[in-house]
Amino acid sequence: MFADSRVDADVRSILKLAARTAHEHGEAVTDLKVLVVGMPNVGKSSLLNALRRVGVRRGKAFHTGAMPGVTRKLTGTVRVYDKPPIYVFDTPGVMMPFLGHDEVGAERGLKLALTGELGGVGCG
Ligand SMILES: Nc1nc2c(ncn2[C@@H]2O[C@H](COP(=O)(O)OP(=O)(O)OP(=O)(O)O)[C@@H](O)[C@H]2O)c(=O)[nH]1
Ligand SMILES: [Mg+2]
Repeated sequence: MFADSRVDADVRSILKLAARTAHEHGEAVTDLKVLVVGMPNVGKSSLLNALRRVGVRRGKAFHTGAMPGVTRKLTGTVRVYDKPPIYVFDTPGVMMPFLGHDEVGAERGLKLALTGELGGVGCG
């Protein structure tokens, strides 16, 4: 699923998928807890804030920013939907441990640096 955190219709599709997932597990599941994982600076926290904005019409709960490393530790749960109750955790970005040998690895590193996932501008 491709989604832009700024587009409410995209965010609503993700909430609907999460709600459907909870329903599919029957009445044994009373709430759903969602953990977001991914590389640094890809928009994890922005997505969670958007889920909260669209799902329960509440303000920002997680810090975001254009540099990698904004989220530094696992957060507590934040409610993003009421029926069924859906809660999210935010996590720090996790970088791939190895990008590949020689030119392949170098090219991947360069691309990740250019898109702000490796240090980013001004990070040294
Ligand atoms: N265009 C666009 N920009 C986005 C989107 N989601 C996030 N961003 C931007 O991407 C940057 C990083 O967003 P964050 O939500 O802080 O990213 P993160 O994955 O939580 O980053 P870390 O906590 O550092 O791992 C910010 O400048 C956001 O404004 C999106 O869906 N579309
Ligand atoms: Mg974050």
